[in-house]
Amino acid sequence: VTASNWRDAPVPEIVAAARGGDRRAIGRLLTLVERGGAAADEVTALTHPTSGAAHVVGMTGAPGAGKSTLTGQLVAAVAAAGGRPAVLAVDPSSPLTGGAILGDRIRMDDVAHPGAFIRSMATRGHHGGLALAVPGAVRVFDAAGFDPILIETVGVGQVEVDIARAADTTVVVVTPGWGDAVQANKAGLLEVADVFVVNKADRPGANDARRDLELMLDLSHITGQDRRQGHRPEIVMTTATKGDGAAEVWAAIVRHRQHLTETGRLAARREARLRREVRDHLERALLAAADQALDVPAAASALAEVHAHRRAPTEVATAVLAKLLR
Ligand SMILES: Nc1nc2c(ncn2[C@@H]2O[C@H](COP(=O)(O)OP(=O)(O)OP(=O)(O)O)[C@@H](O)[C@H]2O)c(=O)[nH]1
Ligand SMILES: [Mg+2]
Repeated sequence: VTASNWRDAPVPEIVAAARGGDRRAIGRLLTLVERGGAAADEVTALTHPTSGAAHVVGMTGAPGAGKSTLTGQLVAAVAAAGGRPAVLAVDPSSPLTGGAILGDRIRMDDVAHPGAFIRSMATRGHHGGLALAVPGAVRVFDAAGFDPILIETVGVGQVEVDIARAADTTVVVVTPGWGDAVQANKAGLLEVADVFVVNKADRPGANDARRDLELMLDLSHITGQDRRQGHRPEIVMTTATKGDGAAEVWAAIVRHRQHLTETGRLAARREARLRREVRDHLERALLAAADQALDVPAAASALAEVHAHRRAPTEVATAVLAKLLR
């Protein structure tokens, strides 16, 4: 066993080392989780019993809004206060770890504390993979004693909304300039936002962006959306490049966490999130079983019948499903 990179070590040994704070071991576990498969499942089985303590914070917003800069400031603030923050920077759009994420790392590492852990995760063009890998990586950080865990996602699409739902507290970052708040609303981020940040407050129009958000939140009051959430998101103005407002953002995150805990919503959110994770794993297992079922000789003749237009695809799918469920 080479303790230096843990490449050939048994998973339980790597998990034990990660718990002890070995950064290479933690990195190795994150790689295993990202790759998926049996080793990833083993990591999850070994880290789940001792996870659940960390506060998971999602950072989302349009490309270039300043998420990484702000995340770096939050990491520095939390670390200075004695916390052990970890960051997972997720890029759902890039098939490979690209230049932007590399840039993020440098910006965040500039301000980050040596005790913090920053990791980028790309999807390799596989959305299902990300849905499984993100909770797995969060669990690794959690079991290794990191708290809070910040997840940065790029963009405002459906994948980002899904990832936001993996967090206890979701921070949506918007910038001055016409339409950004409206854009966030259209992308469904108004519904998932627990804290709003208007970053680049040094630029003109920051107060207009704040007003747009207030108006949309007033509207959600009228539609009853805020009653369903039980919490009106705070709006914090920041200039992340100068560190202005980062402490206020952190305070708003902590207040949201308190609200979740006091109202029992934290437990409810986590229950829903774990149910979704079980469902995602089930979906993966069922798809693999479906592929296997179509690889057997009996299926080959059924598929040939479909090809010859003697049987319908639906008919064969129903027959295969019946066999799978037996
Ligand atoms: N003027 C100004 N510029 C800022 C501020 N915060 C960030 N920036 C700049 O905006 C650019 C993008 O910042 P990032 O932190 O990389 O933004 P991001 O949202 O992480 O970007 P992606 O991850 O690529 O979506 C950088 O050039 C920052 O220096 C701010 O408060 N004011
Ligand atoms: Mg970024």
